[in-house]
Amino acid sequence: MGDSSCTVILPTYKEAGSIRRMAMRLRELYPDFFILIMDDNSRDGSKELIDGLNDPMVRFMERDPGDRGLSASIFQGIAEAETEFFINMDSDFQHPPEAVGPLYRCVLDGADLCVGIREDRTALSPVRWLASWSAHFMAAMTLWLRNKKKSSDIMSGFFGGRTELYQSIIRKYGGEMDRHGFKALFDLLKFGPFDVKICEAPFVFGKRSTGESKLNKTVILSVLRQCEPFGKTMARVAGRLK
Ligand SMILES: Nc1nc2c(ncn2[C@@H]2O[C@H](COP(=O)(O)OP(=O)(O)OP(=O)(O)O)[C@@H](O)[C@H]2O)c(=O)[nH]1
Ligand SMILES: [Mg+2]
Repeated sequence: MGDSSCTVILPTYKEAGSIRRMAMRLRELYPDFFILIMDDNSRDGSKELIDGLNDPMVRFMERDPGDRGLSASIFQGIAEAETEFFINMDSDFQHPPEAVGPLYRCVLDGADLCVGIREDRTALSPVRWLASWSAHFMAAMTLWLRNKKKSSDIMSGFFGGRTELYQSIIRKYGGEMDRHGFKALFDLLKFGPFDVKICEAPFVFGKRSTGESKLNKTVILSVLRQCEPFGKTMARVAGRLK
């Protein structure tokens, strides 16, 4: 793509096994995009690997150690972006770099928000698949109650949008968003405009290429907390179950 109106945000925690490869592949495919790595103090050599690339359009941001969180990193990444559009994606290759292009095309063509829809979810175990669909269902109800539009994959971590619009939403509602969970898109839909223009692009969701998953029970429960009003009670009950 031949312009520099996009920042790819890569929230990262201990991804030394893939982060350099990821930045290099994105650079190869999108020579003019900015790459913003939001690292939560991984201290696993990721910074040195990125510094070694010597790429002036890759920024490695070390976040405040007291504020660890995937969604917090994404919201801060959007706030830091200086381009007209942003695209957020995982750093472990579950979101293929090749799929950034179609998402970017969506916002270029006028969408406010673009969402990567996980087509083939065989990378998810049956339990995670079920949890993901239940969370999607509850999130869809929450959005419906608020008269907000939904996406066909509210739980997707692969999405982008018009930077200014989402910077203003985060400035206004950031205090009410769930900063320590994984579902930033859900909050951006929940607190975003009711008439948001959404464009969706399918992609094949693979398994992480290397390293370890950071998803845990606390993260799963935090999705329930985002589903007000009924989700908070369910989160309290589920939190007591061993
Ligand atoms: N900055 C930041 N990034 C995080 C944090 N936790 C996870 N990430 C990144 O967010 C992305 C998604 O995390 P994953 O652990 O892959 O979660 P997942 O994809 O649901 O789980 P797997 O399918 O097992 O990979 C990856 O790029 C992680 O490095 C965090 O606390 N802070
Ligand atoms: Mg992953």
